[in-house]
Amino acid sequence: MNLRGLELRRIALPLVSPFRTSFGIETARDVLLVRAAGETAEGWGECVAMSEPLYSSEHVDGAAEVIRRFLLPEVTALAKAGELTVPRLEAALGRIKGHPMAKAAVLTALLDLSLRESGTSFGAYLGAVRTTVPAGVSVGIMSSIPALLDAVDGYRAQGYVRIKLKIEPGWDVEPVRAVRERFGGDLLLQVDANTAYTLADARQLARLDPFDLLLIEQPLPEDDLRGHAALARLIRTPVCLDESITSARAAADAIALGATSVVNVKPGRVGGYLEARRVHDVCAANGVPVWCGGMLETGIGRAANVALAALPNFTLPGDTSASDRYFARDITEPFVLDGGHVAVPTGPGLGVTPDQDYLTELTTGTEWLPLLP
Ligand code: OSB
Ligand code: MG
Repeated sequence: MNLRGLELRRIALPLVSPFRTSFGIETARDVLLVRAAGETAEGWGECVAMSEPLYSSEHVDGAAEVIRRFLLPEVTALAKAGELTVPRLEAALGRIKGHPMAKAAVLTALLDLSLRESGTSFGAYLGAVRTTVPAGVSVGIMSSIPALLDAVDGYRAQGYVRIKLKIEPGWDVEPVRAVRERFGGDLLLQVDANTAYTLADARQLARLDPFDLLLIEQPLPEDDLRGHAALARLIRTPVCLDESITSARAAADAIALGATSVVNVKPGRVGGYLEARRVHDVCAANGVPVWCGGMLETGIGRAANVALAALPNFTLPGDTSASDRYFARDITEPFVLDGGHVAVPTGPGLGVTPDQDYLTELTTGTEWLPLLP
């Protein structure tokens, strides 16, 4: 891989509708893109950090700062030594603590560059065993139950095979009951609390038991593994961790403790696609099914997620929705729903390319980071 440098590009992409979770409301995606510029090709990575550190400790400004100040020197050192490969860079970045989303963006851009150079797709590289993946959809907290039922009805009509409802105290049993009553027992349905509860809420969360949910995602704080294990013994709904799963080791620990019986895999949260694959592998070895989470990605991040979701132990539909669930126009060729599935890209690297003119329109700032002298 012959790398000239990294370009950081910040874009602002409006969402088709506000997305409300227990931690905040998002009306536009503030995305940091990393472009790895080679001699004859380029690669792209999407940083999934959000504007504010409300989902995890990272945020977009911080990720950009970490990349320019701490990750670029590591990239440079390997490039100068003629040893720049993605696995070596991943190992080198290990000495920088935390910042998995910043690291994932850089690693993904370089992986895309090297796979484009070798003509290999992300799916083939990661070990995909499917050509399409079933798509679920994450439905935000709404202003009323009728508004929620309308939204779910619309997604069902489009073919989404699984519905995930965002919940928080005061918006949990009633919306779940309403969706179950309206759409019936066959609907694949799950909920996501984004850490909004404590173990003291176990009795309230047990009231979700009658509704046959596939899982409840991250009810308790990120660092409360013992709480999740205790909750899992008090409720019938399977507990699935998202925020807590920061690495393959964290996944192994959570499984050993009985804190999770299903795992949401998000590459940004664990530091990239290599670690995401290790999470997949450790879960598979323990008989724990996984599914691919989402962070409202553009086509860049979505392409890689969809490839990952095609690995064998991704046995539940992911938050791998079509582009139009998020954006009126995506920055790449759009991902579309076909019979409730999205196709795994087959071209070299990510298999999709951002539209230059549209990117320019959306750009709020760019920064060229040549390899250091
Ligand atoms: O917890 O899964 C989450 C979006 C942003 C931050 C956290 C989460 C989400 C989602 C959306 O649920 C998933 C998607 O990209 O469709
Ligand atoms: Mg989640």
